[in-house]
Amino acid sequence: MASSRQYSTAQWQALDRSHFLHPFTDLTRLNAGASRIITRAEGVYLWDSDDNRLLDGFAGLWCVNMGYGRSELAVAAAEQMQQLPYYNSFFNTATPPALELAELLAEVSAPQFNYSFFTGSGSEANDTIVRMVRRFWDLEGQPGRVNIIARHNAYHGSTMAGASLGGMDYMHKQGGLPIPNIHHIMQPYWYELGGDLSPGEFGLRAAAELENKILELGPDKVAAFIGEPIQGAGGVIIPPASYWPAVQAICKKYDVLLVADEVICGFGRTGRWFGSDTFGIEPDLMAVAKGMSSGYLPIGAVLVSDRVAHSLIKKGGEFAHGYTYSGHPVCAAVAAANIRLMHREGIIDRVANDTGPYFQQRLAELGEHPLVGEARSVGMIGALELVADKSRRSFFQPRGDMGSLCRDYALANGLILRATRDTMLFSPSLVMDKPQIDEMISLTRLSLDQAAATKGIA
Ligand code: PXG
Repeated sequence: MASSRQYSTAQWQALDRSHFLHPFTDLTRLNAGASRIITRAEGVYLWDSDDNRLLDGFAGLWCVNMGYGRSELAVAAAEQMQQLPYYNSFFNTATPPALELAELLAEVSAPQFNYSFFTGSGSEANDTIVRMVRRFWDLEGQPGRVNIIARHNAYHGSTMAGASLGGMDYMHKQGGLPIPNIHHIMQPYWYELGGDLSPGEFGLRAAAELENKILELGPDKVAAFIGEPIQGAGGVIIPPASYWPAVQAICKKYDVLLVADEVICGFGRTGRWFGSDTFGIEPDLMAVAKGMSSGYLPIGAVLVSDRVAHSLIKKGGEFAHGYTYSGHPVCAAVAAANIRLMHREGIIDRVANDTGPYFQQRLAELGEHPLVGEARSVGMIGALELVADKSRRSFFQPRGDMGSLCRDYALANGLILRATRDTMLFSPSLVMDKPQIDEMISLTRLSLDQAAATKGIA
């Protein structure tokens, strides 16, 4: 049963101000204002407590890949809750849903992946990866390999290790991060950082920073490199085509483990099962979460290649790591049902060959708008760079106000988008159909027009 309280919006908001601390929110400003209360959802639409309908251009938080209201997932949860709501996978024990999910993940991922380590979230998956890669090198007789290289403006979660791997300075400032032995290199963000280089040249330049950092630290001191195939929270930064092959070659050359953070890119977002498939990356480890269960229940995993898993299994004894909810049977049952649903509806093929290309084409049309400096997209993920005079890097000062303005107009127009700085981000449910894509694009255009008019830009 859902909440049965018949509260007014004002009553919910009062409860919020009194008792609820929001993640990643300006708490001072929210406490002086009011939160939005979302009460129900269906397909790609949400409704708030005043019964306003909102088109969700963001799939919740990059996660509701199969859309809201999927009874298959609700039934899977209810049945599993009744049969076995919880048991752990410590003490030589397992449950059928976790085993089935591990098998499904091995089937949909690249051939080197046959093992999963389950977590409750993407952050926990990345924390697991930090410990696992160090453990691996210890077992391989190279205990000096403790350093992990990540990128500026990456997002890898909010736990101590996740936030440390991430390259968000404003997060590092709160809480004395990063933890030791984590290093950050340049991100492959051509639009802002590419200067006069072509995208191809810049991709190689950004990859070369990895080699420089490995040489600076000493190759026998580097455990792993981690990157999102496409940086999500950082602004849907799609690397030039030259980037990942070069990174892959550098990791191979120095035997540095390659970790793909697939928390956003996984499960169809880029038109393949994983972003690594789209970009030709052959990782040793992948972090997954979000779309694995379409966000219906919290679950994440580390997909572990045979090379790493066999070392843990054959040489390792106990890996002293795990969570109460590792392989939670209800979460696993829902994730397994979600993957089966993705198969049944042919959603990957649809994103690759039908709705994805349509979304990309429609988003590209917004590239003509006076506010838009660049429109970029892959599969069902995209971004618009808002700039002052359409020339590259003519960023607004201060950065961020235009993005917030446009996002607020979108919301008032009934469309949920996310802004990072002045970059508008799109990550709709993969089930969004063409008329709904049209609706998203026209509401975006209207919001861009309103934002431009407010700032006197024609
Ligand atoms: N890796 C990536 C690539 C992510 O996007 C995480 C790890 C962490 O997952 P959990 O499940 O621990 O949140 C994420 C999460 C935003 C935003 O503002 C993005 C995320 C989380 C919160 C906000 O875009 N991504």
